[in-house]
Amino acid sequence: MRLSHNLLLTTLVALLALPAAAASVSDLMVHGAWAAPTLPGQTTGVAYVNLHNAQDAPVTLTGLQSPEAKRAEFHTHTMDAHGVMRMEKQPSLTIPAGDMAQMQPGGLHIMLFDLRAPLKEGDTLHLLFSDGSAQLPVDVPVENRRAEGHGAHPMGDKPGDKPHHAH
Ligand SMILES: [Cu+2]
Repeated sequence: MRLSHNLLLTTLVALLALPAAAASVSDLMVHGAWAAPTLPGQTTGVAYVNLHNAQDAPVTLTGLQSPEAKRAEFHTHTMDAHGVMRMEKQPSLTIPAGDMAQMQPGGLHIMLFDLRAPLKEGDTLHLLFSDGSAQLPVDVPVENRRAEGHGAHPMGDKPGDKPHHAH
């Protein structure tokens, strides 16, 4: 009895001491990345990247950088008390095991501030995602997918710009 009890305890301790299954940002799969061209005078850009986590542990993205912009952030859209859609910075982005972070106009997106040059159709934007220990570089083609709709991102460069509703 005493022996099996000790064995059980030893097993439990061994299980608890195991490190959590390691999932890395570098093993995420990237689908359908694109960035919108900027309008004349516009210094903010927007990009969309679908990140699929096929690993058996969640991945939390804590860093986002681009050599083409001074600052890059994850943004979500939320509805405020007056029914107006507003963007909100998300300091980190967690992708559960087996799940996908889907980005699209009006939803989760990547926002680039102080672009060093305008984004033109055919350009390639470079993003670098980080989970604190590993990094994932992603090439994002600049594509004019909004030719039919409004090209401007809800957060305009002019302070008077009103945010508009979801696309
Ligand atoms: Cu935004």
